[in-house]
Amino acid sequence: MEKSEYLDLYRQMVEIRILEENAMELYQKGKIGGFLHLYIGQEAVSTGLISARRPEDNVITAYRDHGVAINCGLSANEIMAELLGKATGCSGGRGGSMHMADVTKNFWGGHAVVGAHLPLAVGMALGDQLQKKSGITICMFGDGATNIGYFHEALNLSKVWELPVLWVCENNHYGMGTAVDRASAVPEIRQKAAAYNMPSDSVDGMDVIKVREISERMIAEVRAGSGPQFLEILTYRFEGHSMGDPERYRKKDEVRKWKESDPIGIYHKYLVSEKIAKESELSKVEAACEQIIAEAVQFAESSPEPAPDTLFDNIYADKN
Ligand SMILES: Cc1ncc(C[n+]2csc(CCOP(=O)(O)OP(=O)(O)O)c2C)c(N)n1
Ligand SMILES: [Mg+2]
Repeated sequence: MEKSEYLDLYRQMVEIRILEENAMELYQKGKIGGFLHLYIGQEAVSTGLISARRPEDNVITAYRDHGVAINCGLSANEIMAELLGKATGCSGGRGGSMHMADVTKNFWGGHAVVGAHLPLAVGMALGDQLQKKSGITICMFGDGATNIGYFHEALNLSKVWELPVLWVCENNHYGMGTAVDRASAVPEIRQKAAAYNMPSDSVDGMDVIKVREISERMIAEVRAGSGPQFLEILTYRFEGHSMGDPERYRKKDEVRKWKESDPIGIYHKYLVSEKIAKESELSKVEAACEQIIAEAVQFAESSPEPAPDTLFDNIYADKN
């Protein structure tokens, strides 16, 4: 990678972190409604993964989607405005936190129903296969989603049809308040891929470079016609499942230990110790991100609400 690319990965991770720290505050002030699921602690997962995609590759994910949106090239302005339900948001202020999307960037959302987007990924990959396009589909989901019927139907069909899909499980060790080994008969989730005769691998999701390298390899293999593959990325969410989670299901000490492996801190140290960037350069990136997010908050707060006469736009039902 070029130095600028290393620095851009750092910029993306820091931008996600600062965006979400601000979102947390805005939520507490009552400016963001509905649910807010933070990605803090998991930034290296989507940053490493999506940096390995080509623009024609589809990306689809669940509701923990703010980071994925940044990685897919959405601006902090349109993400923040979406969080505040403003007309200038990427989904016109109608989707909110769980429904970030921009199909012009092949980012297909942001889905709230656990596991429901996996069959959609099968459809997207089938479309690319039938049209002989070079794009692959990258489908991200949580550990909890792998216990749902959709997961098994989608993996099975993707293998029967040898579709160009990379299934990516973000194993953050919990689905809401339930630890993986309490809900899944197979705690090493990648083993589930074997049931569908699919190659699989796993990687440390706190290390963006490791995620990037394995993603590059697997995406290239899927593009070259290997059929679907499965990647388990081991990570941890530093905050609660969503805002207002009392977190009675895990010990403070466990959270503290994981925070010692902060993916941004690990990458910062790597860049400096490998002499890829100087401390002063990284500080500049951090300051620029602070500025981008301060402007995004300003933009979102001063943006208009969706107009009442657009209430029935973008729905299937006949308004008459
Ligand atoms: C079909 C369905 N069942 C239950 C829920 C409630 N729910 C929301 S998030 C969640 C946990 C999912 O955990 P995981 O897939 O590990 O994702 P994470 O939150 O850890 O990113 C559940 C059960 C839902 N949204 N959809
Ligand atoms: Mg989980």
